[in-house]
Amino acid sequence: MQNIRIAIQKSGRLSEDSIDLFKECGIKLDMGKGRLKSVSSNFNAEFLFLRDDDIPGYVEDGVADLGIVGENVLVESAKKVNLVKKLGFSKCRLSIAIPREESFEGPQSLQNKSIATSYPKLLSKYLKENGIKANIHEISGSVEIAPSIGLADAVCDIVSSGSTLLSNGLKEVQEIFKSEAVLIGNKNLSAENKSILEKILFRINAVQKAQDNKYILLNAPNDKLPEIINIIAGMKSPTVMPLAVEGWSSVHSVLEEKAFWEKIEALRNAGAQGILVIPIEKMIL
Ligand code: PRT
Ligand code: ZN
Repeated sequence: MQNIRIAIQKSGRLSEDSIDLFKECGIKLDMGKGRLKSVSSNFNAEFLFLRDDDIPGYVEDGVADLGIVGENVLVESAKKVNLVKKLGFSKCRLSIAIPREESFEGPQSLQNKSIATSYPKLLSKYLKENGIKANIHEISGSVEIAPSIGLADAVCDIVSSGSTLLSNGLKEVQEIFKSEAVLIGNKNLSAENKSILEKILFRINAVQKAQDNKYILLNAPNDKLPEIINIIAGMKSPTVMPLAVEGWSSVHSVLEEKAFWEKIEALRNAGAQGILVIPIEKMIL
């Protein structure tokens, strides 16, 4: 059986999380120093380690079958590939920022200004949608210094914590694109590669589900069980087992991370005691 070829970033902000994702999916890959390629020892996959900017093009051409990149790089590249799955890591935003002392009254404040960016396509789409004419200065790095050296009036750059903008005397005034790491795929995968991709997606879904959920155990007086079961419905329905003490039960269930604290409060108010919350390694529905 052939191997599916997966392109991941060689070194940078996406590398570690990309490798971890495959590891959590039980797919071994050996990323030795300076390696450009690695064949998995336990799955039909080989990995190509590349610069992130090259990944959409390689996937479009079929040199790689799959790849992981930031959605910002994918959209800017305008390559024809399938966005297979959002992966939930490397979250950031593409934003417009201006010198701190200047005011911003909406997109019209950018009329006839010059804006430095590494994302000319995404920026011009935003300007066009807002009917703004501005000069786009395309530069490949250190965008944040452009206003201070007189190269541009504003910048359009990737922001995550905001500290780069802050330390360069800039303020974020308009988010134009939200990004996270995405799995992309060639548009003409062979039947064999499609079935390998299905296996990978099944595993990624199990990993993501597990990360979004927690296993919960608690003790409850039997007369409170209907109320408590109502709060934590679980995957099908909670497991209820009698405790050695008369009139009490142990309840086991699965709880979604995002509703976590509210549910814990509701459970306590309903009379639950000895609540234990445990991470789930994999979750298959
Ligand atoms: O060498 P290669 O070309 O492969 O890597 P690269 O240097 O082009 O990319 P890399 O590794 O920096 O980023 C890869 C991807 O991570 C990006 O395409 C984004 O999708 C995502 N990502 C997430 C970020 C950030 N967070 C981020 N903070 N990419 C860049 N930054 C930079 C930003 O450009 C700015 O200089 O970090 C600075 C801002 O960070 P804060 O925290 O100060 O706001
Ligand atoms: Zn890059």
